[in-house]
Amino acid sequence: MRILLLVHSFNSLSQRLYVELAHDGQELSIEFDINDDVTCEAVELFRPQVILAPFLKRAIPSAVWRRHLCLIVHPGPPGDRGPAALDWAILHNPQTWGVTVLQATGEMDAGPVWASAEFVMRQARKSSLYRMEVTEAAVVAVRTALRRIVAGKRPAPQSRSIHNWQPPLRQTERAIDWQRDPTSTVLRKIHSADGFPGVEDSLFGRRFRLFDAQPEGRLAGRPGEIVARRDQAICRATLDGAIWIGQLQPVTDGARDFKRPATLALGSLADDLPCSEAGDENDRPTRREIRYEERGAIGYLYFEFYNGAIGTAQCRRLREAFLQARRQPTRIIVLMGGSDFWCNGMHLHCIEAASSAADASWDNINAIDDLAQEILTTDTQLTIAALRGNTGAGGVFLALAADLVLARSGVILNPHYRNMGNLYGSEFWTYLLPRRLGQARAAALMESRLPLGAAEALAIGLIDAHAGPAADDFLALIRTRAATLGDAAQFAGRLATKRARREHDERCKPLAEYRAEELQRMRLNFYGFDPSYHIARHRFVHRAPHAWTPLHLARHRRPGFGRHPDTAGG
Ligand code: COA
Ligand code: THG
Repeated sequence: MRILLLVHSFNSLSQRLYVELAHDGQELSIEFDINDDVTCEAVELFRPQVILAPFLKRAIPSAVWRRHLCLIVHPGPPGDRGPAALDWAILHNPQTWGVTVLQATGEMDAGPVWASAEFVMRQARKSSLYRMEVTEAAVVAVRTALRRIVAGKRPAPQSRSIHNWQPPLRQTERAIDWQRDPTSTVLRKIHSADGFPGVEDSLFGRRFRLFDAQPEGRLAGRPGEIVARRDQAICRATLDGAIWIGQLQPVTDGARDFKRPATLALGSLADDLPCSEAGDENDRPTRREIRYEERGAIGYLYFEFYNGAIGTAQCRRLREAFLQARRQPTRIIVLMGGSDFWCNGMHLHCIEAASSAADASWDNINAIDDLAQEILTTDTQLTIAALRGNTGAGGVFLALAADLVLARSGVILNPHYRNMGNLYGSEFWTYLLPRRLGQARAAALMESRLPLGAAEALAIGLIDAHAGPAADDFLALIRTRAATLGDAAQFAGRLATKRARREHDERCKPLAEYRAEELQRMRLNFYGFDPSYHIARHRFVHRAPHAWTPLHLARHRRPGFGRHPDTAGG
């Protein structure tokens, strides 16, 4: 089928559907929802049989939905309507929730239903539910809908009685009452607005939007009082306990601001807060960005960074934790990353917030390289990167520094930098990528700028195995592969092979040389005459709306498209 993805932006859900449908052999193209005329133009150029809208904020014009079958992916069960479906679901906390694929009509989300899929609700932030449960259910529901369309079936009309329009949520409805709301309510309110738009609140007499909340089991204080800091997060007392807040977005009149680590947003206001250590006991909930755990000869290193972005300070802390893990008498170190993201490379928000974005970029990339170098040169253990969540840019190459790369079947990889204003990239990618793919295929992958699914990544040799998409199935794969790799009888031999290969590669071309060459190009990206990287980062961080769809996504806009239907686009 020829399917046009019409999207507000090519977000994680759209990328996952793109990858899955491409895998099914569908003919796909993508158009950003810029305005009605541009949408009509795209439809004329591509002549799709189905228009699929996995992430759309505006109405599809009637000229389009009257003439073409348009499918809306709604993150709610049949009957649920409105732009804040998940926000309401988290606040109301039903046992199950769902995803519906419905046909676009003149009334928002009220069209007939082609398919739906259900999932069990989990107490988590909105973005996490969206990237995990909603995404998996959407893949199932979209495939069902397409199968039913091909089979000539009809959609089920929505019955008026169960219509349930849920309006957008206002900040006044999201507001926390620190004197009355127990911890569970505070968490639910912040989770329901995370990653967008956050819950507006006052801290030290200033307005901020709160994100990245976690419960704290030991600290306490007067309700609403800020009682401690840890890493870059702050701890705030509730009626019956306390919570950590990791990210704040300053609320400034007019200008559209962006979120950043809490202490960075607070500046000197946070200076006098007492530093609290996470400690070793695990019996009470607390915030641990980096966590290490050992099971026999296997060490597991978790790093739960918000949105997978790894700032300079985080790189240094993770490097220390990795060195500490390396000193243990283990045979395997598994780099577990975070549950939603493994890693997305340098922290573009922190860089944007810095007084010199160029200097901050330089420090950040050097700190990641220092970390990558330690992983690469580890000769006392074998290392595994376990990608439980999506991974992009520098994060992918950081993973390739490990000896074995495993992925959960549902994850999306974006193994390229160029979407960020032609950023050259570092993290030893010029060594790591050809090592796996060869020079030609490495160059092609970097140029493609397209997301990869785990199956595709395995097929080209970017990763070594995948399992899932259920988290438990992937965990089972991690455990077996770690056990096999760490098998005592063969471990010494494997380690010797690894050392020999590293020494051989080092003689051919030292790691320092790869790093110096990459950083020379990065220096130009940061300090040179071409400001593309700074512009792209600014637009990314400030969520500037798209003005056109790039040609690597909009196949229907490439020169020659349609003239040779079998070869156009490629
Ligand atoms: N720094 C800061 N924030 C980042 C980030 C980074 N490196 N990578 C992702 N994020 C944030 C996004 O801004 C978004 O924020 P939100 O909480 O406001 O929604 C969230 O993480 C990602 O959400 P998701 O929906 O999965 O992202 P996406 O689908 O829009 O796109 C990527 C996924 C990987 C293509 C995209 O996030 C990306 O291009 N990231 C930048 C990677 C990069 O260039 N890193 C620097 C080079 S090393
Ligand atoms: N039919 C048509 N177009 C559609 C849908 C449809 N476009 C996408 C849409 N479904 C997806 N669902 C919604 C439902 C409601 C709103 C947006 C997308 C909505 N938006 C508010 C507005 O536009 O004013 C703003 C909401 C906000 O503040 O976030 O109400 O079924 N043809």
